[in-house]
Amino acid sequence: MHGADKKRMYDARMSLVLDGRPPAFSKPVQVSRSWNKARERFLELVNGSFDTSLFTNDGPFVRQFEERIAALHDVQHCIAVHSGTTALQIALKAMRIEGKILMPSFTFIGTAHAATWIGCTPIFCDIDPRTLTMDPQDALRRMEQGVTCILPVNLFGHSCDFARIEQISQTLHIRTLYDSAHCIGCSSNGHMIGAQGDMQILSFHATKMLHTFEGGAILTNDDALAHEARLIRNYGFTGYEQVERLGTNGKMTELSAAHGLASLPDLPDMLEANHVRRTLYEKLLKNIPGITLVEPPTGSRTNGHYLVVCVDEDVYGISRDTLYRLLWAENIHARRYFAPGCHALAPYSRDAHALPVTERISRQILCLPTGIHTDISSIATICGIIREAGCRAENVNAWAMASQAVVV
Ligand code: T4K
Repeated sequence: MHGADKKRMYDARMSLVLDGRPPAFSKPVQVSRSWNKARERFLELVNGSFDTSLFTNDGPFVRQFEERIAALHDVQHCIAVHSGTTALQIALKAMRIEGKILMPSFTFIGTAHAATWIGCTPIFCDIDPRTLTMDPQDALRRMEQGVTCILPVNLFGHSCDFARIEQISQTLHIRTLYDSAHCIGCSSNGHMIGAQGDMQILSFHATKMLHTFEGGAILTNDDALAHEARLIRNYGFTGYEQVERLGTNGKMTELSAAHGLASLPDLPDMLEANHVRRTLYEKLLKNIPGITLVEPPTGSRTNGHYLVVCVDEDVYGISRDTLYRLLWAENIHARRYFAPGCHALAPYSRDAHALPVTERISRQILCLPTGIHTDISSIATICGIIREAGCRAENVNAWAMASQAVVV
């Protein structure tokens, strides 16, 4: 199609902010918004905390929350803590991991920092371009003397290749800790994500589907590791005056656990809302050359909390970063989770080696708004803008060159 024909076709559809009209949305459309529909149940529960004055130190809400999460994820032990990052650190300490930890670079910086913070060294490996999770082949290639743990990430709720990763860890006699920060309610081949490997962690940060404001949890089927993690979470106390080992304060508060408990009954609604939105995105993004909706691996059921697309500039005509700027100019706050890869960020870049898939994907990745707070009608507008922009690539690129649009 000629440029002029394209232009005609799209003039008939919708204009863009670069045509001089105001942004498509008067208020920012966030990539996600914290679940806030459990307010009444939460307030009722926390009223009880004020009656009893019990706010922390392994209180009844924390215990109930742990039981409910363990049951949901089909795992014996759940130890609630005050963040996903703390959960990673405590799990690594419980397994007495020292030295080097093999992990994908394509993850939130918290994964790498948790290892470094406890004195370990992350060794970064590449990802599978289809699943965006650890490439077991590359993990084997990067394996080196001193690696004592593999830390794969079930990113966006996509399950890793558990069979191959467990095979590696068993052959090499090294531990596995899965970062399942995104995985509440996710499963793989009919099994809930949570029990694979030695330990796993979840995050209940306010940006996660089920949240406790800040929060996290350690999951394991290993009684001894669960015991260790519980000790570490509370300074190693085994009684009022006995301290058995080095520990820290990793406890979840009663208020946080109460919000988790109050929100759990809404989980089916959250999943359904995400599913409806994903189906719509699928329909509306289909056939936009260069825009690919990232699918979870076969057999993997995600919670749909992240709506992830890849932008292939060669085909779409616009780079991911230009599309990102355009969306922000339209008040659509898409996010580049996770660009750049950890290996390219300051604390790690000095020793970094090339990770071609991570580098390519982190140039292409874009997370679009979803969740119950994203109106169905706004998804049509978002997809319309993405379609229109691709068809008017020259215009958009010229606007990007000339415009002063600044985004964070
Ligand atoms: N491993 C992985 C793979 C992770 O992704 C994370 C965390 C961790 C480990 C560590 O878990 P935690 O220690 O955090 O529990 C967020 C979160 O801070 C972080 O938890 C998360 N991953 C990471 C992917 O994203 P930002 O910088 O994107 O958040 P922010 O403030 O820009 O908000 C994003 C969206 O959420 C906005 O659209 C607004 C909305 N929002 C945000 C907040 C803070 C709300 O609706 N309510 C809120 O209170 O980092």
